[in-house]
Amino acid sequence: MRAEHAICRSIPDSFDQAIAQNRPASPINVNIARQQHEAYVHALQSLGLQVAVLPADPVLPDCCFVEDCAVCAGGTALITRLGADSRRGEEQVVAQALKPHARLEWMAAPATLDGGDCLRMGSRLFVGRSRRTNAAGIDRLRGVFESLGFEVIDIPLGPILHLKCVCSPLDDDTLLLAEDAIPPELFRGNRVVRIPVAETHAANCVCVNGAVLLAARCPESRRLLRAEGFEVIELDISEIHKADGSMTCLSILL
Ligand code: CIR
Repeated sequence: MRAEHAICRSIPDSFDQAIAQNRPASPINVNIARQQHEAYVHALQSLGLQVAVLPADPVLPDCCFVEDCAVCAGGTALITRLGADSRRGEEQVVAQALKPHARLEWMAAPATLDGGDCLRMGSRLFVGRSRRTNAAGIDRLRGVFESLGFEVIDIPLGPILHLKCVCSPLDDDTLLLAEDAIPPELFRGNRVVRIPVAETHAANCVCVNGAVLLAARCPESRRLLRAEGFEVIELDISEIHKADGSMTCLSILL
């Protein structure tokens, strides 16, 4: 996809308290996480994006994961009601930052949805039914985006945290998908590039302005993406990964 703007949010001092499905082998080093986040912002800037970096809020340890706060398509931003209680409130400053770029829609209880569960390819909007995104959240997503011409397709996820933990769009028609995560048939009508199970965390990548931001140390994924014609920018996000974060969750692209 092409984008001109990105919204990111700094890593708070409390980042070592961010939610993690599995306790990391060693505690999160917040300073290294900050350096990795800065490298991510620089990579976006190097691709011509104007990046707004919102200030962190130490009361919200997961606040750098801005992707989860909104679903943006067709000039509209649906501000989400986050699936994890401790993350509610993150969406407020993100909504303010989105105001100049999009018409805002909101989501009310009992609906919950995390933006990481939404993946758009052209006019198809896939949404994961996860522990964070419930049926009411998906109904609200449908209500907002179907009237704008998008087809909303829901996908059951089981134990996977977010849909985009295992796949991400490369263009309006092509998807990068980790083997053995979810059945590729769910994306019938789209082209699927598969990467090996051992590199599953590389399936979450940011493809923008002809380049791909890819997790470091994933040689087969790098080879496949280069063969697809992309410039590949490898980023070490090991400390962010300890809090179950990856490439797409650190930005909203517009
Ligand atoms: C969480 O559990 O909500 C955060 N620690 C990680 C969120 C990552 N978001 C994403 O992949 N879209």
